[in-house]
Amino acid sequence: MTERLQNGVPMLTQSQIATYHDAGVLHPVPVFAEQEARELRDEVEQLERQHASGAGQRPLSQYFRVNGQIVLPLLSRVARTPAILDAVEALLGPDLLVWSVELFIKEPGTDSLVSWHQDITYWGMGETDDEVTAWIALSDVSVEAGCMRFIPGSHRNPIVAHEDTHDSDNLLSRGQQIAGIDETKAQFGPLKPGEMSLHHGRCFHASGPNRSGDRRIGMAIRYVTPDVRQSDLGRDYAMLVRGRDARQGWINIAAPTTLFEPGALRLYEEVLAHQSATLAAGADQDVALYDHQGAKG
Ligand SMILES: O=C(O)CCC(=O)C(=O)O
Repeated sequence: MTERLQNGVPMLTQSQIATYHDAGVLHPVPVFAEQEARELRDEVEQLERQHASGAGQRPLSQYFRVNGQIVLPLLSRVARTPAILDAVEALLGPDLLVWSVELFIKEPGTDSLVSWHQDITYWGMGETDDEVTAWIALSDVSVEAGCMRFIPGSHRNPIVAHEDTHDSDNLLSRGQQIAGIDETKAQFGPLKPGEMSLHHGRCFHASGPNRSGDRRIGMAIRYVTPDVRQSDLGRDYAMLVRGRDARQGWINIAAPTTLFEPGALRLYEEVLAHQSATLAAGADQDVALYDHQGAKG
């Protein structure tokens, strides 16, 4: 893979690239200065203040948690940040699309958590190696604040069995979890504001409650390549952010230019309707994909 340069420095070194392929996870990678991260957080919190009653019949948290890039220019803009794309290109190659952008917010003093899981379990992408999540910290995501933890090397597994817990504190769509994880093998991935981690779609990961005094805010960007086949859905929707999709395997959607454009809100509903069957497949009860707990992961 190419090494893209930021101010003459490779965005990822060969050693970082090797770590990602070996461990299935890499952190921390600085992408935004602390002040830039602060400004991004301010934009998120301004949206929360200005759209407290939601948009298009849905709460704002819906758009924050699933496919936010379709209706929120902030999320699609961050997903096109050159420094992030350069790092992802070093892992996946020059042609990149964004499948989903999601905010994972844990308020201080709540019990919100994320159970052990592999991201691509219910995404209908098979067991691809061509999906990576860039998770960007917009607050101090310390161990105390409930940063992610990972099992290094676990991406070498196929997709393993997940059981649905439907735990209301779990930020995942169905509270799905992998049983029997050996926590002693877990590696914490604390991040300062503006740093990111990169994790493979089959890497086992989880996170605990936020016991810090501040909100814990992260933006997860799911990147795929044109080679990812949507076996369950036929063609799925994604936003081309670098290079080209010569195979045209994805329905390429445009980035929004203004907030909650009517056409973008209609597209949002179309994409959700299309994806929901795959995301809920095999669940033993209704999956709350569309309420405040509706993360795809
Ligand atoms: O933010 C978290 O704690 C979990 C995020 C996650 O599971 C993911 O981005 O895949």
